[in-house]
Amino acid sequence: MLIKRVLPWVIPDRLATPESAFFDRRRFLAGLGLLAAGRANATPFELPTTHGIPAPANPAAGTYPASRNGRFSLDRPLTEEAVAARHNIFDEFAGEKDKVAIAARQFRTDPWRLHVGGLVPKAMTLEVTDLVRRFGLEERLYRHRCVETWAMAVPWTGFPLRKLVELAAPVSRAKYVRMVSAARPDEMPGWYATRRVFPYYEGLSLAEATNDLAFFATGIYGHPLPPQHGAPIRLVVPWKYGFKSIKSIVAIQFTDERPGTFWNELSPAKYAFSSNVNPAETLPWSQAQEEMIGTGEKRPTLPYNGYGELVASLYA
Ligand SMILES: Nc1nc2c(c(=O)[nH]1)N[C@H]1C(S)=C(S)[C@@H](COP(=O)(O)O)O[C@H]1N2
Ligand SMILES: [Mo]
Repeated sequence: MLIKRVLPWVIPDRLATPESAFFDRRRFLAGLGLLAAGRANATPFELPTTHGIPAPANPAAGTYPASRNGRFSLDRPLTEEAVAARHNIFDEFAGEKDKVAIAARQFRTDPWRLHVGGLVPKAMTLEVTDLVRRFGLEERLYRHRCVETWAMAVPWTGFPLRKLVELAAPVSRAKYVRMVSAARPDEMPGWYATRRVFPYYEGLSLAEATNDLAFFATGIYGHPLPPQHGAPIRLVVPWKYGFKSIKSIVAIQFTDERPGTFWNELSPAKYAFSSNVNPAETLPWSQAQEEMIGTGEKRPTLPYNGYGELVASLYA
């Protein structure tokens, strides 16, 4: 893969042993309050759930395909589904893009609980199917741009992240939201093989998370997400490089301090917390141009991946 030749994408051996992965995972989960660590009620499954929240009015709200939100239109053709489904980055499963779909095929994604905690009045454990019924689904066509300079155009199905933030109702001191991916090494063949320190984790400012564009996807191409795209629930922030769009999320936590993020902590000089798509950037490879996967079409990179009108004010 392009990046592997350009920079030390692989972490040092010192950090790559299963033992340190375990240590790091414990440290991270402890930070999220997901380890028992002697405290009662510290595991996600003992926390309150959505049971008791009234059923949504529209029983069809969780079905696919969802109606398309015409506000988000594209300047290029959609990538073919078969192409997008065989070109993935999900290192917990495999380090090669064409191997991820096969390596992730058996991953169990139902039932799936999402833990919501941190600076909220009440921590919650939510079933993804309940969330979908509660919020309903819409389809959005978004550009999708990896820092490696390949790009796609994808129809996501999901709901605005803002709806989940509103449900969680973080206290006013909360300024960031941190998210963590599933940690099931036994079902993830890349967990040790790719020599990264998992689980994967990401974060956004609360202003970013409540922007109109920030989306939680549960589906793609009119049906539920297949595992390689981050089933059953993943972030989509199309004005940022793809690595910000964390997959298979199990926990989100509201914080008052900027959270660490996976690539930023591996290589802070290259991968900033914000990581907005920027044609002027050199990492050291140029971001001026991108290549559409499937067609090979080359296009000039757009600032904020073409979403400046919606997001540039966040950074003014
Ligand atoms: N948990 C997790 N999330 C992840 C990644 C990953 O390796 N693990 N890769 C990221 C990168 S680099 C990109 S470009 C996108 C790719 O999403 P796609 O395979 O659905 O196109 O997922 C992002 N989310
Ligand atoms: Mo990426």
